[in-house]
Amino acid sequence: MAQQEVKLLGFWASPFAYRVIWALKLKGVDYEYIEEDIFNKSPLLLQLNPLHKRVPVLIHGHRVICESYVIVQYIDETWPQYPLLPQHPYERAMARFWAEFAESKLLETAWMGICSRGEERERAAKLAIEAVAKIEELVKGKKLFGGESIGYLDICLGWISYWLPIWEEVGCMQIIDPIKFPATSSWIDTVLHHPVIRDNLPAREAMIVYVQKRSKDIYESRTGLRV
Ligand SMILES: N[C@@H](CCC(=O)N[C@@H](CS)C(=O)NCC(=O)O)C(=O)O
Repeated sequence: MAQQEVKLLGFWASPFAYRVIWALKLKGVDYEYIEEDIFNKSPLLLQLNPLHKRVPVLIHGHRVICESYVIVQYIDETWPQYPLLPQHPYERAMARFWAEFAESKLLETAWMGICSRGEERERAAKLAIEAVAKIEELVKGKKLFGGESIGYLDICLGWISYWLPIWEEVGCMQIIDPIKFPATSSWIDTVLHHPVIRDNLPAREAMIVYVQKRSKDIYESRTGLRV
C-alpha cells in the first residue's frame, strides 16, 4: 500500500500544506505537488474536499485525506520510517492535545490579531502571548518536542518558527519575546536550522506581501471599513 502514488494539493503560502510537505520529506516519500489557487478553486479540489474545500489534500492511490493533522498522522502510520508521533499512547494523546491547543489558542488568535485593528488586535495578541507562555512551559529543557529529532508536535507547531514572525511584522505585534520565552525562541532556532524545514519554506518577501494583502482584505470584509 505504501508504494502507491502520492500527490499533494497545496498552496504556496499555506502553513498547513507545509506540515504535509515536511512530513513527506522527513519520511523520504516521493510525491507530486499540485499547486492550488485557493481564490479560484479547481474542480479537482472541490471534488476531493467537498466539505471544507481547503488545502492540503493528500491523494494516496485511490484514497483522499484532508486536514493537515489528519494527513500527518496518516503519513506517520503508513510509512513507519522516521516515526513522528511518540510510541506511548499517553504521549501520543498529549502530542495531539497540544497540537490542537496551539491551533485554537495561538494560530487562530494571532491570525485574528493581524486581521483586526486597535483594541481588538491588542486583545488577540494578549491571548496569543498567554498561549505561548503555556508552550514555553512545555518546551522548557527540550531541544525539540520530538526529543533529538523532529516529531509530530514540531511539525504541527513548526509554523510558529516562520509564519508567526511574519505575522508579527505585518501586524506590528510582538508575541514571542525572546527574553520572556527563551525556550520557545531556542526551539524556533533549532527548527529553522533543520534541513527539511529550512529548505522547504515559502520566500519571505512574497509571504510579507501576501500576508499584508490577505489580512487587509479580511479586515475590510469583516468590518466594511477601508484601510
Ligand atoms: N484546518 C485545516 C486548515 C486548512 C486551510 O485553512 N487551508 C487554507 C489555505 S492556508 C485554504 O485552503 N483556504 C481556502 C478556504 O478556506 O476557502 C488544515 O489543518 O488543513
